[in-house]
Amino acid sequence: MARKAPTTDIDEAKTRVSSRKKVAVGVPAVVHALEIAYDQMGVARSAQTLLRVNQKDGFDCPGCAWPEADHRHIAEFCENGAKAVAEEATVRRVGPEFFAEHSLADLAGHDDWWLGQQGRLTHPMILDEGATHYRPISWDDALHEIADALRAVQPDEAVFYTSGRTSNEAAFLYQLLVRGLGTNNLPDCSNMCHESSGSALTQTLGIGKGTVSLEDVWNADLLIVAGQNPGTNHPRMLTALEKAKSRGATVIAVNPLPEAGLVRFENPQTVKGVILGGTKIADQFLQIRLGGDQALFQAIGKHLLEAEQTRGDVLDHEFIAAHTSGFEEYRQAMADAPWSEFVAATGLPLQTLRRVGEAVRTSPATIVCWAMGLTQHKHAVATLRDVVNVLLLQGNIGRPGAGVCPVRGHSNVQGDRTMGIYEKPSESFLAALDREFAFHAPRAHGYDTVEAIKAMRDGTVRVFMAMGGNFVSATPDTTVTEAALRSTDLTIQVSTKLNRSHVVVGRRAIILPTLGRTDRDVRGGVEQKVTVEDSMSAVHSSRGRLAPPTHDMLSEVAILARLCALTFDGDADAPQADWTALETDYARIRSHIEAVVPGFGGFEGKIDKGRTFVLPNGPRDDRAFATATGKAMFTVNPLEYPRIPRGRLLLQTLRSHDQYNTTIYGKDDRYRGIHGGRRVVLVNAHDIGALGFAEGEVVDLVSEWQAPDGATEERRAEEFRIVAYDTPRGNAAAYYPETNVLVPLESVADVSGTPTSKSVVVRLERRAA
Ligand SMILES: Nc1nc2c(c(=O)[nH]1)N[C@H]1C(S)=C(S)[C@@H](COP(=O)(O)OP(=O)(O)OC[C@H]3O[C@@H](n4cnc5c(=O)[nH]c(N)nc54)[C@H](O)[C@@H]3O)O[C@H]1N2
Ligand SMILES: Nc1nc2c(c(=O)[nH]1)N[C@H]1C(S)=C(S)[C@@H](COP(=O)(O)OP(=O)(O)OC[C@H]3O[C@@H](n4cnc5c(=O)[nH]c(N)nc54)[C@H](O)[C@@H]3O)O[C@H]1N2
Ligand SMILES: [Mo]
Repeated sequence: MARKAPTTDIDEAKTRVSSRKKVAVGVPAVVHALEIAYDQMGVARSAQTLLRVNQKDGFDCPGCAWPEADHRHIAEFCENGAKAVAEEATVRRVGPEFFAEHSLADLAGHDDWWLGQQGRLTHPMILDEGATHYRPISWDDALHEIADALRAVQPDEAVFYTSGRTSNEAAFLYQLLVRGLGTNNLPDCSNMCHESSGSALTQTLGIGKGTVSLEDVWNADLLIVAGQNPGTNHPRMLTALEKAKSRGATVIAVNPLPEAGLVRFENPQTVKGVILGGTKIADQFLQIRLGGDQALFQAIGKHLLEAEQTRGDVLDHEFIAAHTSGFEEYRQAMADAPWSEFVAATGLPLQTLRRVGEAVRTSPATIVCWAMGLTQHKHAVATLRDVVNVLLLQGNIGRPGAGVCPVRGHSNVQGDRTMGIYEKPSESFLAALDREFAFHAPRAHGYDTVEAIKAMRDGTVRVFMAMGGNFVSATPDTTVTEAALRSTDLTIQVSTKLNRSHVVVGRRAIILPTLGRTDRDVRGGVEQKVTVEDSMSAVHSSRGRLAPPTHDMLSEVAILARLCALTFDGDADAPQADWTALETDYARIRSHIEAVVPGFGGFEGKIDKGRTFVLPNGPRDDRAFATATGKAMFTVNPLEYPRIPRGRLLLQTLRSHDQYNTTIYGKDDRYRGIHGGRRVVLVNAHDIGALGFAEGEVVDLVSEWQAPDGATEERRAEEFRIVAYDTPRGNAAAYYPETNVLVPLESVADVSGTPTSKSVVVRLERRAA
């Protein structure tokens, strides 16, 4: 039997701390995943659902974007994939009675865990101006309200957010709706996630995506995994790393924290994993200081260049001459860079930097994998350009077992971008859209996530719509962002589960419930499928099998097709299409995609019978680089790293093992030894004493930010328990979203605009007795 939703919030006083785990996954992980699944779904539904994850006739795991191998295990999912599935396939329901029982103020008083645990949304709901409760509204009325509101404002006075679970088909219709309305205001979760990767890779390699396949990972000789916690966030990646290691690969983990899984991994799908104690994944663990990665990669580059001078056999001169630009400037810049700065920035001894340099020098094929630890810093784009520099020196792009591997987060965040969810679309994309739909798409760039918040704050945006996600909890500067959203006329959330963005709203608010990946989607009497793109540019279909929470629920596609019809029908200047036909036959949307987006020729046939196809990728396929110079670009990036003021700590905000972004599955971070609570701050034991505190003490975290006008701004997050943890001195860690209140809206990465969620200067403050 599934259990009822919780009635109380997390009791932080019950937080317990145990020793850190050195081993990831294995049998305890399976047990924990099944506990959560049984809680949400009961035993029979759990079995029925979990066996369909990532199978050729099943649905794409709504967890992460790590690709599936072509030969799949029966259970091709992981502990955290199972939790993601259970959250969606839960039998708990949030319907009209729930909203009648709980006022907005009551809901707002609960924590994110409580909100998310209540169950699936089932009915369209509206909050009238001044009302204390949401009330039910019919689908027709809700969609008319939205269409009217969108037509009543200037195009740029509306903002349209996307989270990365939205299918290709829905994303394509969404961007068409938005551009048909006349704006490119399409911020997405990517702006807070891998935007820095996209910015760096587009400039230097001519494509904003990774250049490796799963086979490349298996066949690499050296894999550097930097700024990523795969044991929690991409557990299936560990299987790939294990396979690479069994073929002789070396893995170097670069992280301020010794994350479980990087250190040792037990594969629950093999006997060896269960019985023999697993594989040691990382051959070297570099405990780097927060934000020290640019220095690390410059150090590797400098080492390779110096070795070339003495040995003459290190660089791939042919590749450099034929396929790159800017080598001489980069060589000179590295010759001038002092080793002492690299040591200071990374906190790693010179001989360690040399040793990594040697590992790279002697590797015939190297891949660098990364995630949020590299992208969410002020100098993230510069850091990633320096990653590219290192790979270019040895021709490690566009050949087997080598390349860049940004490991994406949301299961279709990459596909959404391919479908045009982007505030700065290319002219070629817009021109193709114009041709296909006989209209003129707007050319002016729109707002990204941070710019959208500023525009709401400043009163220039009146309507906010979100296709999934939890905008108010995921974004920085919670106090500012909440006020910004509250100042709008209307907020619209298309969602599967209740979250804070349903309770921090504009003067009026509408919730549209929708189908998720696990739900059967029948339109026009026919079972529909959707498609997604994984982290390695492979596209495949996904089809849910469970009966949806209610019989009249609309899919994201259906909601968008109806909004397009309501907004565009009869308007000769608007996009022209048969919207009703699109709603009842998603293949017709795919045929529009085929006409607009390069690489989708023969789309329908390529995804038939569970088949997967890989999108074209110039660097990987042909060593073709669509950059400003027509070549892969070496770049010169002045070294940056965070300086931590005396008596302060640099805080990174990260995920616990029991959460999916703002969705809190449970109260434990098992691998890090935190149980029953989330308001903890992990600090080096020596810093705790040096700052005059004691382990277990409860403190406020106060962020200190030098505003551009020179003033010091303070932001406060209350009541965090100090936990002594193995992190470099001066560095601390705490969970997001609780700490988003500390991240200043102005503090973003250069070029990409990504909030600097891994680099917040804080002081600990004793609470008044
Ligand atoms: N179960 C689960 N799976 C998920 C998610 C989830 O919340 N839960 N989220 C999904 C999403 S959207 C994303 S983007 C990914 C996120 O996947 P990750 O990027 O792995 O997520 P974070 O928890 O932010 O972890 C950041 C890691 O980088 C390290 N780090 C922080 N700063 C630095 C630094 O300056 N240098 C280096 N070298 N390391 C650093 C941290 O110690 C931590 O190990 O996971 C996806 N998958
Ligand atoms: N401080 C700090 N802030 C961060 C980060 C960090 O590391 N530190 N990480 C950033 C990153 S990497 C990301 S990606 C963002 C995440 O930002 P978001 O993507 O906005 O947040 P999620 O928590 O993934 O969104 C969860 C909600 O999505 C809805 N949902 C789930 N599945 C579906 C679906 O299929 N359809 C629809 N319509 N709705 C669905 C549910 O209602 C659920 O409550 O947060 C960012 N914010
Ligand atoms: Mo993400």
